[in-house]
Amino acid sequence: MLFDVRAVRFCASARMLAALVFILLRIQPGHGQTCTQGFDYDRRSRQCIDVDECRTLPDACRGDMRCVNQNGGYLCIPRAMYNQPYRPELPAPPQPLYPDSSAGVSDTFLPEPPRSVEPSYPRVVSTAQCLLGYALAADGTCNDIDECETNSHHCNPTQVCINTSGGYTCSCTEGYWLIGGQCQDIDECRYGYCQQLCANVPGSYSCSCNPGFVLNPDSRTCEDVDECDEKPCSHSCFNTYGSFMCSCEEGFELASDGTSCIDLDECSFSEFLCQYRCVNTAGSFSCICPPGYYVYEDGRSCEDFNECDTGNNTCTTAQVCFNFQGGYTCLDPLQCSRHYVEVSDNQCMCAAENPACRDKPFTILYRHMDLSSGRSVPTDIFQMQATTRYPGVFYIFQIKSGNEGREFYMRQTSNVSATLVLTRPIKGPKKLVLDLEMVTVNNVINFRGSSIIRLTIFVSEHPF
Ligand SMILES: [Ca+2]
Ligand SMILES: [Ca+2]
Ligand SMILES: [Ca+2]
Ligand SMILES: [Ca+2]
Repeated sequence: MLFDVRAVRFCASARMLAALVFILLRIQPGHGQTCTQGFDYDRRSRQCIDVDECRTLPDACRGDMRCVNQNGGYLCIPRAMYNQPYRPELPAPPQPLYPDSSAGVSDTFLPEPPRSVEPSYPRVVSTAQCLLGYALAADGTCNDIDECETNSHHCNPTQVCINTSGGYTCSCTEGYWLIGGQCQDIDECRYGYCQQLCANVPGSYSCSCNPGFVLNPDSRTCEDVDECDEKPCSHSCFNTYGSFMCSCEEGFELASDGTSCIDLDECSFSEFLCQYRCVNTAGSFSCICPPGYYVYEDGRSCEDFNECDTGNNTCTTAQVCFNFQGGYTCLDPLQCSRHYVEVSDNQCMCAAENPACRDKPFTILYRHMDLSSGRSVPTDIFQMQATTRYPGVFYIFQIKSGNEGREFYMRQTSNVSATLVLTRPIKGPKKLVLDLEMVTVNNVINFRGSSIIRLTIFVSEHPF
């Protein structure tokens, strides 16, 4: 019986095994479709659908890795790749670069063939017919997925998505570059984009120039303005780098405005510029002289006008014209005093035989001279000399009259001569008459007589 029981049990076990196998055999064909790893069969659609491992697998990625589901697999991507590290690609001054989005910093984003992912990442298990970034078309070819169009990109709002073959690029617009995953304004001023003045603005910049310069068509370099084109100077203009300079012709000086020229008042420089008077003129000056003078060829001295030589006088034919500095006078014909007789046109004599002449000068000689006003002293101005010499005779020279102001002094220079010396300056115009006496003494015959030189001195008004 025991055997029977065993036999019965064996038979029962064999039946169960057969049933299990049957079930297995029945179930196996019941799938009807096999899916490769990473896909699950969807009965409704009767398709293999990708398993989202990121949702279904606990700890699909570990540590600081981020799970990204893929068709037929998944990727573990360092989270840092979603926040692009700071990658300054700084333009190197002084060679300025210009903002250009095409050459600017961009960031090629994730979807790349798995093999390009660094080996340390988990192996991507994918058996899809197309590479990542491509989709299988109905005709069996792989077509690029336009992530930008389908909005399946990971560019952040500050960035611009640019579709590429098999992927896409997150880029920044012109004037921005990618810093810390964000498109940030390029501070072009910091990198010397402008030659002179620079103003940074979001997404751009603007250059300007210092006064005296204009911005070139390149909008960044500055060029000197040739201000002289506008003729800002009264006289001459010299362009300089960044400015200009005016200069003036001789006789003018630059005014405080730096452009106009004003006449120099040469007369104020020195009172000795002209002998008499200085007259300022535009760009120059001239000297003038008082009446009776003309300006000498040196342009500053005054020269007496000789009215007697030129005939420019009012003297009658009977008169004698006498010229002096600054004027002239008409001398009347000689008229001798009482008892005197005219012996020449400038000399009168009182005859010795005439008793009336006993105490009078034997002769009176009329002479005229001119003298400059304020002439320096002492100075010799006139000479007297005896014309006859007798044995035992000596002469005394003296000023008999006209020297009340004591401007003169008679100095005897020899036995027979003397000099009239001016000892005090005389201010003109003035007419002086001096009687210069020569006393003749002859002790042998006990004779004493005198002769007079009546000297008329015309002192000019001016010291020239
Ligand atoms: Ca900027
Ligand atoms: Ca200039
Ligand atoms: Ca002047
Ligand atoms: Ca004169």
